[in-house]
Amino acid sequence: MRDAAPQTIYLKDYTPFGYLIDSVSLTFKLHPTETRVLSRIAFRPNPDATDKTFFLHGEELKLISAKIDGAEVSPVLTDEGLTVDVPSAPFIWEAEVEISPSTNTALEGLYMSNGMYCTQCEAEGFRKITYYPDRPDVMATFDVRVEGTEKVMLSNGNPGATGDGFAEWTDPWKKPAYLFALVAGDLINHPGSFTTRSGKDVELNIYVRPGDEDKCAFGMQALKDSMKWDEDVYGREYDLDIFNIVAVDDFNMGAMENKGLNIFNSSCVLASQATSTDADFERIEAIIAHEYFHNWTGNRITCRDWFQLCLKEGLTVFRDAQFTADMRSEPVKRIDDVIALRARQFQEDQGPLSHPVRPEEFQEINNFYTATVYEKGAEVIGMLKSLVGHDAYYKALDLYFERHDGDAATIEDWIKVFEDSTGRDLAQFKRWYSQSGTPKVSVSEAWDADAGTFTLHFSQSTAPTPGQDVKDPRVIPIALGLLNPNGDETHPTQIFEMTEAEQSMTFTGLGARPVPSILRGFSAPVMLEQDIDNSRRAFLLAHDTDAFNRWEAGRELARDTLLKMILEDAAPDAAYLEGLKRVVTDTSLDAAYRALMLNQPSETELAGVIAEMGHTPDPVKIHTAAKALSKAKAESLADALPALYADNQPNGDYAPDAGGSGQRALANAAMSLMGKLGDVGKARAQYASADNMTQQIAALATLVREGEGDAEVQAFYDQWQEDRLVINKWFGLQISLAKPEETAAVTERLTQHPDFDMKNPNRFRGTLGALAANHAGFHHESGAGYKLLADWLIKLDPLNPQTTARMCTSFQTWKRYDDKRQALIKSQLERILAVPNLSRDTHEMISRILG
Ligand code: B3K
Ligand code: ZN
Repeated sequence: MRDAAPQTIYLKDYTPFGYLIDSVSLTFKLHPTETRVLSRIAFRPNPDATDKTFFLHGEELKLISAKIDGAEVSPVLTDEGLTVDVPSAPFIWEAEVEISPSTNTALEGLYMSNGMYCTQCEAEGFRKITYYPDRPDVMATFDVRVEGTEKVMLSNGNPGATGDGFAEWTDPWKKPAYLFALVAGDLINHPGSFTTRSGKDVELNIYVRPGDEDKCAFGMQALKDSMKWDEDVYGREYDLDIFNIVAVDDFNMGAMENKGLNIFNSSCVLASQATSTDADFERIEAIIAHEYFHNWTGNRITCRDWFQLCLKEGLTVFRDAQFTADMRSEPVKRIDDVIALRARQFQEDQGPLSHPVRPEEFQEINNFYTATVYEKGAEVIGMLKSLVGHDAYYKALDLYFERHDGDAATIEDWIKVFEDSTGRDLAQFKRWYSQSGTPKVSVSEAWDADAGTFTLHFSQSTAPTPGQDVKDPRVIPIALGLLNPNGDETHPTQIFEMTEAEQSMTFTGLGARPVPSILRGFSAPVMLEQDIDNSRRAFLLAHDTDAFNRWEAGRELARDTLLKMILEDAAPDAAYLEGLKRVVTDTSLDAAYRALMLNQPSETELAGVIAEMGHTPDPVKIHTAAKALSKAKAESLADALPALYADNQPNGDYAPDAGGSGQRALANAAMSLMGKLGDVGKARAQYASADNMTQQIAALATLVREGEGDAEVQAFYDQWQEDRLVINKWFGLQISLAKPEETAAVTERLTQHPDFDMKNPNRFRGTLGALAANHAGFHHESGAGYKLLADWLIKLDPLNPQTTARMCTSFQTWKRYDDKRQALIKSQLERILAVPNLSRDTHEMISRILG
C-alpha cells in the first residue's frame, strides 16, 4: 500500500549495488498460507560501488530468521525491506521467511491460480518471495529445491534430483531475480523436442491443467518455429537442456519470459480450431515467439535498470514482428501493426501519459509497460535498421551479442554497438529514446516543367508533451518512391534521411510530373501531412507498388470521407466507394489484404484525429457516421457481396494459416455487410454450421449487431459455459456490440452474472475493458459508463493494483471531449484518487491522467 508521499525514482540517480552475488540457493516448502522460503546467498563487496549500504528489498514477508556467516542477526525492517551491518569481506546471508500464496490476489510474487502455485516476478515481484537486491543489474546463478506434494514442480534452468516430495533445479546462467520462476501443481505436459543447429537435443514441454491437453499442439509448433527462426535469422541458439511453458488462468498480462520456464496467460497459449479465432492463433504464435526470443534479448543480455526496459522489449517486439512477417504476410503484418500503433501508442503520445521510449522517472515501474516502450520502441529499431541497412544491422546485432552477453546493459551500450560497427554518429538518432511525442512531418511538392525537376519540401515538428516543452529535430528515415502519371514506378523505394527541421529533396531529368509515394512501409512512427486531394489518393490506391501505401491511400480516403460526414454532415464519398469496390473485387489481390481494405478507422481513432485537428470529437456523431459509412459500403458492394462470401470459403480442413485466415476474414466482412442490408441469412446459417471459432463468432457478431442474435447468444453460452477462454469472448462481444445507450447497463448486468469473477484479470478486462473500448457507449452523455468503470476500479484496486492501474488508461483521452463529459470523467477520477490507501500503481496513473 501507498506511503504518505509516493516516491519518484530517477534515471539520473542510478548507482550500482554495493555487493555482487556469487550464488543463490533457495528452498521452498510449499503451503497455501504458510510457504517457507529459505535462502542462502553468497555476497561479496562490489569493487565498482562506493555506497556499501546493505539493503535488501522485501515486501509482505514474515521474517523467521536471518544469519550472516552462520550467526543470527537482527536487521532493521521496514515495509520495503531490511538493512543490516555486514562484513567488508565476502559473506553468506541466510534467511527464512514465510509467505501466503493463496491470499495473494495481486498475482505478483508467489501466488495460486486454480490450486497451482506460480510466480510473476517482473518487474519487482521477487521481493514478495524473499529478501533480495531485487534490481536487474544484480545477476546470479540460482539453485532451487521445491518441496511439496504436487505432481509437477518446476523452476528455471535444468532439472536436477527429484524424489518423493521434492524437485531440484539448477540454472547455470546468471540472471536477475525478475527472471526467477516456480510452478507447482497437478499439471499435464504436452511434450516435444528440438535439435539445435549445433546438434544439442532440447526437451520441450507445454504444461496445462488436465482437460487442456488438446490445446497445446499449435503452441508447440510455434515454439519450434521460433527456435529455428532465431537460429536462421539472428544466429541465436537455445542454451539449456529443457524449455518449459506453463499455462496459467490468472495472470496480469500476456506471458513472461522467465529463464527456461515461460509462464503464459492461458489465453496466450491454448489454441484449438473450435475455441480460438484466426486472430487468436496469430497472436499466440507471436507471443510464444516473443517470449522465446527474450532468451537472448532480455535474459542473456538484460537491462541495467528499469528505465532501459525498451532495450529488451522494443527489440523483442521488433524481432517477433519480423518472425510473423516471415511466417505469414509481410504487408498484412505491417498494416496490422500500424493500425495498432496509431490506436494505442499515438493515443498515449497525444495525452497526459505521453513519455519517452526510455522514461527518465517513474513511481511504479509496472505502469511503464506501455505501447510507447514496446511498440514505439520496436519502431525505433526498425528505423535504425532502415538507416544502416540490412547487412549492417545484423553485423551490429552480432557485435551486441558478443560484447554484452551476460551484461545488464543500457541504451547507451546499444547505440555504441551500432556506432562502432557502422562508423555512424547516432547522437541525433538517440533523441528517439529521450523525446516523447509523435512528430508531424509535412510535405509539399514543387514541379518545374521547364527544368524537369521535382522537389519535395519536408518539415518536421513535435508538439510539447508533459514535462517536455521544447523538441529538437529528429533523424527521420522517409522511404519514398516515384510513379509516373500512367502508374509505372520510375524511382523505386529509397530512404531520404531527414535530420533538419526543414529539408528538401530534388529529382531531376523528369519528363512528366511524377506522383510521389511517401513514407512507404510506414518507415517512421510519425504523422504525415500531405496537401493532396482525393484523386491523388485514388491514384495511389490503384497503382502504388508499395502494399502499405496502397492500403494507406484507401485508409486516408475512408478517413477523409468519415471526417467530412462527421464535421460537415456530408454524404459518403462516391469516389471512395468506387475505388474500394475496385480493390475489394480485384481477385488478383490477397484476400487478407482486401479484407483489411474493407475495415475502417475505429471510432476511437477518429476521435483522436478530430482532436488533433483542433475540434472536439462528438461520440454520437462519430458513431452515426461510422454506421452510415458501413451501410453505404454495403449498398455500393451489394452485387458483389454474395460472390465475395461464396468464393472465399477455404477449401478442405481448417488451418489457421495466412491463406485460410485471409479468406475467412474477407468472407466474414462480406457477411457482415450483408447484415447491413437486412440479410442475416448467411450469418444465421454460418453460425449453425461453423466448425471453427472464427466463423462461429463472426456470425454471432453479425447477428448481434443487427439485433437478431438473442437466441444465438444464449446458445453460445450453453455450448461453451465450461470453457473460460471462450466465455471471455462471450462477455466481451455483448458489451462491445451494445447500443450506446445500453452499453453501461449491459456491462452492469454481466458483472452480476455468476461467471463474472473480478479476481480473474482476463474476465475483468473482457468485461470492463470491453466497456471502455465501446467508444460511443463508454462516452454516453449520461456518464453511466464512466461511473461503472470507476466503481469497479475502486473495487479491484485493493486486490490487484497492477490490473487496476493498467485499466485506468481508459480515461487517458478525457481532455479531448466536451466540457460536460470532461466534468463527468474528472469527478470519477477524483473519486478514485480520494480512496483511502489507494495503491501506488493506481495513485500514480490517476494523478498523471488528471495532470
Ligand atoms: N516481460 C513481460 C512483461 C512483464 C510485465 C510486468 N508488469 C512480458 C513480455 O514483455 O514479454
Ligand atoms: Zn517482452
